[in-house]
Amino acid sequence: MPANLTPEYLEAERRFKSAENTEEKLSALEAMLATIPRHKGTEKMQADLKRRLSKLRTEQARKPVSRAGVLHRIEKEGAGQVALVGPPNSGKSALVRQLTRATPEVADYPFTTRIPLPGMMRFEDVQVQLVDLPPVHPDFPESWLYQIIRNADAALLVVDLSDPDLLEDVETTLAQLAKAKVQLGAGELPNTPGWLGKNALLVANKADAAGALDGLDILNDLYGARLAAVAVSAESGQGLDDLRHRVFDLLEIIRVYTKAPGKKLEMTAPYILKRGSRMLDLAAHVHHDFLTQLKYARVWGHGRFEGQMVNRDYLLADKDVVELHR
Ligand SMILES: Nc1nc2c(ncn2[C@@H]2O[C@H](COP(=O)(O)OP(=O)(O)OP(=O)(O)O)[C@@H](O)[C@H]2O)c(=O)[nH]1
Ligand SMILES: [Mg+2]
Repeated sequence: MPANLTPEYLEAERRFKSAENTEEKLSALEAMLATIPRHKGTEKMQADLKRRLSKLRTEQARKPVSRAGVLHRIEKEGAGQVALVGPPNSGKSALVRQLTRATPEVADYPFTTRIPLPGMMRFEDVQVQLVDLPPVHPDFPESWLYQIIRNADAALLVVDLSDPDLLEDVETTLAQLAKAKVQLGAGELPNTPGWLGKNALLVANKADAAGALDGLDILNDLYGARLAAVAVSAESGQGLDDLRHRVFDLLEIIRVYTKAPGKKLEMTAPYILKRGSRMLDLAAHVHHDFLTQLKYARVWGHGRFEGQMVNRDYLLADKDVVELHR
């Protein structure tokens, strides 16, 4: 394939082809545009995608407000978008309050959150977008909720360790997601079209509550093979630093710093790339001219590289420092 399309792009394209309404088409097109490799070979495709997007947006703006009411959508920002998914009252909003500067309403009754609210969570030198969502529950059947979850880069399944109905709640949530053909965590997908697997963590919240750790053991026994669990408390702050780290890992991204030849490294904002990216992928991000002109690069990092010369196939690692030479 000359354009080197990524699996993410192809998945978005599949979604576009099976989209049943404008909202789904828009979301798929946006994902296609966000994931299309940016280089000369795809310039025409990029332009074409932009044209289709703006046409659809105009069409949608002209439409009267749909019967189903308002549709919500959250533009991606930062190094990745992570959706907070879970039964009512599990502490999704409390976690977003603790981890970001956003201030969603937190209350001791279910269905407090009615619309999505994003906030930026810092982990070291990257910002990850968390999206607080209404609960995943049969009583909140809005299709946009599932569109947001499908479109996110990863999900946190937030559950309440202090809730006597913990296991039932997890099952209800997973079943409701299954209706939208979303599967969280590892594991084979059902063999019917439209299914989407999503990297996810099981966030066992309210670990401060009495007897909470019994619930954690049971969750690990039942779901451990599919979903790694992290015990946290939005109230006491327990486990939140670990959670930031695990969320970063979940996104499967790496940070690469570039420096100009002969200059000292200034730790500016890193380039964010997918895990598995090669030197040429970085070069394409930095400037499309490098795609044809890159001769070699030098790498510092991990105690293994002290300015070694590497070629365009070098597999980049998190925190590599790179000098590009043409
Ligand atoms: N003890 C304890 N209570 C918590 C914790 N996190 C949240 N809560 C409480 O749990 C209740 C629900 O919290 P929310 O953050 O509103 O829950 P939610 O998942 O956003 O709920 P919905 O928006 O209805 O889906 C509130 O009374 C919180 O104060 C925690 O870590 N420990
Ligand atoms: Mg909430």
